[in-house]
Amino acid sequence: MKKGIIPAVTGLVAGVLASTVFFASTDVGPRSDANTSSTTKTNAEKVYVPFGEQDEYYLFASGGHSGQMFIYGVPSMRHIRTVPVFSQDSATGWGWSKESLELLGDYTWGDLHHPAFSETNGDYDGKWMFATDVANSRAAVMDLKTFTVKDIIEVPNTSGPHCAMFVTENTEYMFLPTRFSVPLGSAYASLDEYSSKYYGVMSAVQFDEEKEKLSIAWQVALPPWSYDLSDAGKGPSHGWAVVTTYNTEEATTNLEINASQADRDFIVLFNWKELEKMVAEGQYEEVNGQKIIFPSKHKGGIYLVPVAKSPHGVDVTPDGTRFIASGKLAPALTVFSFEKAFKAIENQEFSGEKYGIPILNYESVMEREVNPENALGPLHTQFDDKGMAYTTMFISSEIVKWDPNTGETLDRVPVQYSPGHSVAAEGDTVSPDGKYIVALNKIAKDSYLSVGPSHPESMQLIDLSGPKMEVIQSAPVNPEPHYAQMIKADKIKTIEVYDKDPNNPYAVYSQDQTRIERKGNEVHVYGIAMRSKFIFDAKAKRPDVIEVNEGDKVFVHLTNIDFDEDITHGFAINQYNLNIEVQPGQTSTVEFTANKAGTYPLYCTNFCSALHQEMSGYLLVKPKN
Ligand code: CUK
Ligand code: CUA
Repeated sequence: MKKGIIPAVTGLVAGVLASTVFFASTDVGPRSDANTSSTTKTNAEKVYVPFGEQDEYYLFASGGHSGQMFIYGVPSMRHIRTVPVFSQDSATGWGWSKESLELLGDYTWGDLHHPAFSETNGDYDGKWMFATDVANSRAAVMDLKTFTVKDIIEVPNTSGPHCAMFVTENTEYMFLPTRFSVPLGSAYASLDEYSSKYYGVMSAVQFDEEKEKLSIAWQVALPPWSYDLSDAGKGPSHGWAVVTTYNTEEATTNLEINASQADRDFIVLFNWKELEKMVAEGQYEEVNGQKIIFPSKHKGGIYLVPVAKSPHGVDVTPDGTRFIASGKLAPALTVFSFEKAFKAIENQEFSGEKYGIPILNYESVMEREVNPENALGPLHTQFDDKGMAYTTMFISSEIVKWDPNTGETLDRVPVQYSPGHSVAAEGDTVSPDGKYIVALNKIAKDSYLSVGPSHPESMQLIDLSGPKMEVIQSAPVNPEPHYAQMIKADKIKTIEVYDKDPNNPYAVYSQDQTRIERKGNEVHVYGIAMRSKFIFDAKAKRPDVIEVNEGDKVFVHLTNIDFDEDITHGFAINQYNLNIEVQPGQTSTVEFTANKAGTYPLYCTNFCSALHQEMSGYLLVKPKN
């Protein structure tokens, strides 16, 4: 590919070509940015956010196996911040501070796939962001007042909650069905016993806003298949959730071939209101401390809908009337009707069952199959303010706009290249904004300056306001933006500084409270950081020095008493592999064993004032003998 294909398409070349047969003959080709009137903004103007002004939307992109979340501004597509979630991040001390280590445990990385905002009445409320870790079966919640993670839990009995997070209309639940099937509790069982001993598990996770804690309400032991993507019902389908499956062949090796044999896999329909009721009535078994529903014994909450083989995404329309499955191996999308599904359940229009779960008649639930011409590899669908659907086509590298009411293809735009998900402005709410959609492309090829054999992924901003979709901006992104969320910027209300916390036993807010206390071989430092010094013990000869004995267990509790926005201090100890940060007003703890005798400078890692270089001291570790 030639360098600069994007500017070439949207710039001069397109202008020259705009009136030629190439554009006249097809509505599939690249777009021109030739303005239809002199009052229309150019593409450059549409994405330009002058200094001092701010973007209209936040974009939260999943960081995949970086374990982080990337925050961008839209329409500028400027990268604003990386927030560590499941992985260590020395820039913020995540994975070094005691508070973060308590949440991360022994894991140092994660694979973050689908971020999701908390919702109130089906609308993003701007309060919380949830995410899951496919690698280590964890769920996390980020506080949007501070853009920091408040809780992480490991979900027992499961492995690889890829289908999450998709939250229900009032954040009642987040459902976490798993990509991998394992024996409950990851116990050993031969793969010859796959069909009888392995389960895919769907976990219903809840969030307590007051306590800022996640918990597992109940789980469902599903057949030993792979579960891919899910979505929660809305409006008329409130109380329901949908999940795609693949490998219903139950292949245990060489999945590339063996998991694509059958013509049909399934969408699992969950009646979570019913499942909730079953749990309340005691219809579950307790396994490894969790309440697990076994659909073969506890009937009536789960149904299967046949769908073209190996579907990937399944998306509920904003009005909650339909769910749309994307067949990654078939060129087809299938539109299903919730109303038809409810009727089929009522009339018991079943074509069989698997593991005791009834299979609904395909024809009873299916509304239409949609095959946009030459479009290949549909993966995920988003929606605009008029209910129109936008589906990413991985293989033919484009986004297809189509009408779920008729199946008619309305528009197509090429993206560079191989989009996985796309994300629409307020896309998962009951009322998407319809202004922008961002294609999350797996392959950028030569779109950006080369950084060697591995190229960045790419996010492309598409303007939906004109008669045709138009790519108007492009930004490189670290691997791997599996999914993203786009929210109106004014919905998020961040704090400027942390409030004083009179209940925090480790916080000190004035110099005369600073002290170093010894209990046996435990040393607790109650210190402060301020422009431009550390004070660990104001009464000491050298207040900015910590002296301990070799082998001591040391706790440094550090409070930043600069109650000024943006005055963050860092705290690093040379050669001790330690660095934390304290934001304005925040108290954080770092714990370590002084197992190396010697002299180690400590210093502030965040450039905080003209005398930042002077913000240093020493850790002196006296040798044992
Ligand atoms: S998945 Cu479909 S492209 Cu949502 Cu993890 Cu990556
Ligand atoms: Cu505090 Cu630099």
